Amino acid sequence: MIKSFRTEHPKDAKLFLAYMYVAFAALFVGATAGLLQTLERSGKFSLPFGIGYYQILTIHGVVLGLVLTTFFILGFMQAAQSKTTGGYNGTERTISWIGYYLMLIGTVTAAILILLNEATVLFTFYAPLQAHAGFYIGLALVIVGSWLIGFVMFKRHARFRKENPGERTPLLSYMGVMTMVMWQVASIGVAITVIFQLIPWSLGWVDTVDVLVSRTLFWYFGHPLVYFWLLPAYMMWYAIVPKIIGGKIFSDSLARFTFILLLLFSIPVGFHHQLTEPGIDPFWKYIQVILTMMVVVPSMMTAFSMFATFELRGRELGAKGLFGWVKKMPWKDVRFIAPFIGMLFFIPGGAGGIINASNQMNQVVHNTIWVTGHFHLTAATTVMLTFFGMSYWLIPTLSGRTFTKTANKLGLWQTGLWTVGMVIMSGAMHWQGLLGGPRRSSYSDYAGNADTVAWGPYQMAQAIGGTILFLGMLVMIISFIYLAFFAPKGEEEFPVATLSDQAEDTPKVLENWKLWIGVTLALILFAYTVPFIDIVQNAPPGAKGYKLW
Ligand code: HAS
Repeated sequence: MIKSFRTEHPKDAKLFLAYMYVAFAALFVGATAGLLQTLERSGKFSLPFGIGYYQILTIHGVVLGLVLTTFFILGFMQAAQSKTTGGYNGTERTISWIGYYLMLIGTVTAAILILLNEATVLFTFYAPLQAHAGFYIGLALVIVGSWLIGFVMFKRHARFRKENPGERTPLLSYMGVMTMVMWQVASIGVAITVIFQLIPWSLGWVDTVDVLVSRTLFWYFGHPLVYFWLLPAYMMWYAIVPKIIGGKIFSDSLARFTFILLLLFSIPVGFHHQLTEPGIDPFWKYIQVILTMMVVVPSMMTAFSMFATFELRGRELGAKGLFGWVKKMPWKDVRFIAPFIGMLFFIPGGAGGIINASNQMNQVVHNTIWVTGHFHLTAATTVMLTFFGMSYWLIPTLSGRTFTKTANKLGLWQTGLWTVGMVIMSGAMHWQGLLGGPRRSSYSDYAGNADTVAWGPYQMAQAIGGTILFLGMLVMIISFIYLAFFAPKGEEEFPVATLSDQAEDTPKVLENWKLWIGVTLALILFAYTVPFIDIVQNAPPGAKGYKLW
């Protein structure tokens, strides 16, 4: 008989549901800010009560890019680990609760300061833009909280290995641990700039800040940050989608190897966000561009693996030919179609990433709204639609309720609205960006200027797309509230796929953590040591801070 996660591990279920409450509250606040932005940029609407455009933009970026993602991801990954390893013990749960509260206190502190217009520094909080010290302290708390949760996940994985010697570790637990290793190693960079540069500077203990050092430390973290968003979506694609379509995991080894490659290559590549910045030797930019192209490989492997999974299942159901499987997929099941559309969007999203990473083409698109279009395809669609698709079973299995036909219908509407809204909004952003339209620019700042008039139709299209997306967000919030509090009580399965009988055994070396972490550190040292020494030795005089409000 199927048991829900809530029945199997009630204390764990309450814990992980707490993460989801914060995530969905963040979705509401952040997406509302997004709507206001697109309306402001259309030129047809002015923000009320003296609220500034950049303040709203900061709320949008921080709340969606940092808060929603982190809470959803940590809640989901811990749930997946607890489910597949046999549950957390009291100590693990207590540490996770401490991490949760640290992150919550940090988030609320940062949010209050943004609302007070004391931290209008955008989600990248680049120096010399300066925020109130409380904003940085809040961020530091979020990072420390997430580290504690990472340690819980390492501990639970190690406990499984100890209790089950010689057995292959559960794939979802392995993937979660790999994601957290990447997160811990990468977030050291942002922690250093926040603690040693930005907090002392914002408190007035030092007068100036070295901008290039802080940007470099930020981007050392910034690219793995986007993979921190992507990897949990890959967990769903590799280990859960096969179960939803009635199939099996194509290859455990390939899935694990993909995650290893993502760990190795997602960190030493931050310079691809700094290709236009002076002060970094072009040779090292070139090296990091090559490493960026390497990080594309595991995503190609993922595409291959997904096609294999769909084709194997299709053939099992009698499909013939290369694309015969298309007819056999459960198109009316939102738990499948939402992540599937996420995959489809990743084809242009990934191609856009390769364009961004190619040095010469980066000169065309850098700092244009093309980049905003790129991350709305990748983060806001590929990742978010996968997370939405996940919610339709994750929320009820955590809340002890059931996924009903009504929830499925709502989900199909939600997915449809999101898809249409994003095609219009992100399409217009890409186009405007190719023509040179700047990112992060408000209408009121440029009103009357000839450029603003020229961008009018594109910004209007973005406002239309943004409005449709806002409706999609409202439907998602309604579904969440329904599944968390009102759907009929019952047993909803936490779907986890099993491995195909034809898959080869998983080589033990894939679980050799010392080896993979060692190679990761070596690659980071190789890509960063010389250029970082250069940056520090040849630093220009530090910059004073300035404020956007
Ligand atoms: Fe990016 C900027 C390069 C992926 C997010 N990126 C950003 C920013 C964000 C972001 C937020 O090199 C802006 C930061 C800011 O504020 O300044 N990005 C890349 C590259 C990849 C990439 C090379 N990005 C992502 C992902 C993100 C994300 C994923 C979020 C989740 N990005 C850049 C660069 C910049 C940048 C530069 C800086 C630009 C600038 O100048 O400022 C790659 O990882 C992409 C590899 C992906 C693929 C696609 C594989 C396809 C799959 C789907 C298969 C489909 C199936 C269904 C199975 C090669 C896996 C098929 C069914 C059918 C029926 C056909």
